[in-house]
Order: sequence, then C-alpha cells, then structure tokens
Amino acid sequence: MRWQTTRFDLTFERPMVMGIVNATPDSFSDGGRHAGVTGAIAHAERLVKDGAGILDIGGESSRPGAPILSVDEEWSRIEDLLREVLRWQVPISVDTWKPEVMRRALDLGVDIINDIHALETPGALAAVAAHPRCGVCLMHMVGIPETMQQQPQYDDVVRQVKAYLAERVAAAQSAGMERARLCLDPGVGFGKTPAHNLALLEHQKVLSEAGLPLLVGWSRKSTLGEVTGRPVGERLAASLAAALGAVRQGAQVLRVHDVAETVDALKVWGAAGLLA
Ligand code: YH5
Repeated sequence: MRWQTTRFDLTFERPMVMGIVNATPDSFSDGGRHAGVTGAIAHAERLVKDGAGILDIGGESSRPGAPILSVDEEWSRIEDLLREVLRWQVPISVDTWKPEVMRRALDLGVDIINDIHALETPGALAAVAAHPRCGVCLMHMVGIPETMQQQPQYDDVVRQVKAYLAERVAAAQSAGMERARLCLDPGVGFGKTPAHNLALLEHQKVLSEAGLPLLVGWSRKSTLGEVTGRPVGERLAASLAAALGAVRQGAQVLRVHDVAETVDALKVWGAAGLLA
C-alpha cells in the first residue's frame, strides 16, 4: 500500500497520524485559539514534535452554518502558515474544496489536497490533475455542510459510500490521475447519523477492498458525544477508542486533533504486535 504525494511517497508499515491545524478564527473545536498565524505555526510545530506524520491545514470551517469564504479570504488565512510548514520536511495536506485554493496551494508545493467534496466542484478535478504527482484524499459526503445533517438516509450506507468513492476514483482516473495518488475517506459525520457512522466503522474493511489507503477522522466528532454523553472538550478517550478501532478495521491514516495521545495509543499497539 502506498500513497504518492508531491514530495513524499508514503508507505504504511505503520498507521500514520494526520494532525489537524485549523486556521479558522471561528473553529468550533479549538475556540479560535489558533486564529493568528503565529499561534497556528506554534500549534503545527507542537503536532510535529508529538509525532504527526502529516499536517492537514484548513482555512474554512465545514461546520453547518459556517460561512463559505471567498478564495482570497480562505487563502489569506492559510498562505503564511503554508509557506512556513512547507519548510519542515513533513507532508502537508490542504483541506479545501475550492479549485483556485487548490491551484495556489499546489503552486506553493503542498503534498496533498484533502477535499470533503471529493473533487466534485467544477474545476477541481482539472486543478489537481494538472499537477503531475500531488496526493488527493477523496471524502464521502452527501449534500453540503449547510444541510447535510437534515435527515440523512441510506438503504445501505456502507455499499453506498463504497460505490460513491469508486465513482470518484474513476472520475479522477479519467482526468488522468494515477490510482497511487488517491486515498479514500468515509467522511465520518458528513451527512450521516450516529448509526451510519458506527456502521461505517464496523464494516470499514469493505472500503479497503478498493486497494487504496483509507483515511478516517473520528476525532471529537458528535457521534462520540452521542455514544458517551460527553461534550466536545471531553471526547479524548472516545476519540482514541475510535481511532484504534479504525486501525483494526484497516485504516492507514488517522486525522486527529490529539496527536500525542494518538501516537501513544499506537505505540502500545505496536509494542504488543497488534500493528503487524
Ligand atoms: C474528515 O473526517 N473532517 S472537518 C465536528 C467535530 C469535531 C471535528 C463536533 N475535514 C474531515 O474535523 N477531512 C473535517 O465535533 C475532514 N475527513 C477528511 N478527509 C470536521 C471535523 C470535526 C467536526
């Protein structure tokens, strides 16, 4: 299993931890503490020291009700941060669905485009395919963040997520991208009830049948709040349990806020031979 990205060929002898860096002043899960570029850089530095193998930089919140930013506004939140972290020899992913933000980020040299719309936005496939080797994460979502949590319905959520991702892989390949550049993500919490999200964890191995790396993001999400009854600031233990569950079910990349704790949990599994 490998994931080709701009500067790094990722192999997955061990699962990797992708650290979340929000450059959003309105970010719901860090209360805007990393609003300034300096704060975001310090936070990113911490995550790398803690063992993050990838940094995921996002400028626009995908929370329902969060405003859609202009390209210039989104770019102004991430540009200086990207210029700094790109000097660190750590794979850099950019969480964006806007083709023009993708182009600017790729021109700076970022390694991965992480698109919650799986390159469905007009122009996104072309923006990424124009680059010779950047990596892409294709995530499943039904609808758009504004409305996605209104009555999500599936006949068979696992089959439908799998079929959707297969269709997006085909679209990427038709645009000229090699499979080795692609990674898949079931999109925990994006147009799904807690039961849907939990079914995707139980049956996650079905999604691995595509033969591409799987990235999953359970960190602090509301399904964990539903299961434990805890608010977003008290979901660390639940997030670790879900992350290890995802690894057991075949995930290669874990997108998390709490990098140090997730790396420790993986070290224990590794020491016990559970990652072999
Ligand atoms: C993801 O799963 N998620 S942004 C609600 C929370 C906590 C966190 C209420 N971008 C993903 O992280 N990209 C986001 O608690 C993502 N996969 C990929 N590839 C939402 C988020 C969050 C939402």
